[in-house]
Amino acid sequence: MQAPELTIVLPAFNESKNIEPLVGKIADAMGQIAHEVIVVDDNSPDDTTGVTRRLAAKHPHVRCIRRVGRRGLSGACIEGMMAANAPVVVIMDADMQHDETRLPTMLDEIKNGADLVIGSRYVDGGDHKAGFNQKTRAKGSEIATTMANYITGHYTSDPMSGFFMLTRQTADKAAETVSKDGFKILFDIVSRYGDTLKIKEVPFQFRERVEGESKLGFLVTIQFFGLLVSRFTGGLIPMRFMLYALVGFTGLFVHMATLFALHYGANVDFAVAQFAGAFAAMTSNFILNNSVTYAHRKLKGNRFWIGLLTFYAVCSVGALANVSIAQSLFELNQSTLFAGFAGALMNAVFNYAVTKLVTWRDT
Ligand SMILES: Nc1nc2c(ncn2[C@@H]2O[C@H](COP(=O)(O)OP(=O)(O)O)[C@@H](O)[C@H]2O)c(=O)[nH]1
Ligand SMILES: [Mg+2]
Repeated sequence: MQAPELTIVLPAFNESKNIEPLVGKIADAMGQIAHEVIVVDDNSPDDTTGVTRRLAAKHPHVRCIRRVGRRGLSGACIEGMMAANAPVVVIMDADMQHDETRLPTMLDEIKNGADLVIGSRYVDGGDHKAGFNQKTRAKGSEIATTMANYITGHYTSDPMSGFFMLTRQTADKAAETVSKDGFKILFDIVSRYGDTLKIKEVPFQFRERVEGESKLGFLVTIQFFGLLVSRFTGGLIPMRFMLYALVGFTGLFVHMATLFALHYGANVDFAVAQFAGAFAAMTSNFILNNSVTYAHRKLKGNRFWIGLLTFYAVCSVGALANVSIAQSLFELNQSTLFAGFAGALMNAVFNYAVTKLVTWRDT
């Protein structure tokens, strides 16, 4: 077997029906160019790994990385890239939405000196409409792309693409820093290294998914917006803190709704209603943080209840500290706005930092 010129990384979750036909299409498209295919499966229940291994038994250029106990597109892409044998690596959906016939053209761009070649749905000759089964998703993608472009500085027309090729050197550099649990690894790479990389674009037509389902749901979208805002601050504010703050904001509404319902609706004493409001807000914050902010470390069963108790405890300490700090600041300069805001901000940062470690043990 010849040493591969290109490693094709296919992150896959429940793609058992797509692997074999895609590997065939890739072989047709690559022709004489020696290549290898690495499927990175996060232990899919549909046995994507088994399908890949059976295929690998017949085709030695195919390999499977099966990850157990981990989920996440960016992390899967990084592991695939790090296992590559070729000097050039491409990331591609395993669902045949990306056009494999563009691979040789993309490889030529790398040979001509590009560090990163992006399969773009938004450049002339590219198209994205067919690939999105709903109008709202096409629109959502357009809006996110505009925002992402604004943040990355317009290095590319399609920073949200999941189809891109890069030199292994670039991949090695990126692996050190990019977020392992996002969905949009390209955006992460471009926003960090955009001005040091030679970037080229190759248009492609985004196809409709035939088999299986899209994994990009509500959760992924919310997480992505967290990442966008985080990048907007130059990475100063972590993505998870953004999500945590967003959840905190919803907690405010839960608190007020409970307070009003109990106090006006059920004639409960103000102090008791206020206390119940705080409890309701902490509970809903915990549940939301557990399934959105810390989806990758979601607590279940007994650990859910223990987590909830630690969450109450930390938030209570945070609230006490909030009041005492705000009080001292208020005595210092008499500004209600400043003292109140500083106390609340300190409270949020404290709760975030401590529950991250204590409740979700996310180090
Ligand atoms: N290994 C792994 N692959 C994933 C994960 N989430 C999505 N994928 C794969 O990443 C590719 C893009 O995901 P897809 O659901 O098609 O997103 P969409 O094209 O934006 O709808 C597909 O090949 C998925 O199977 C994951 O958590 N782990
Ligand atoms: Mg897809």
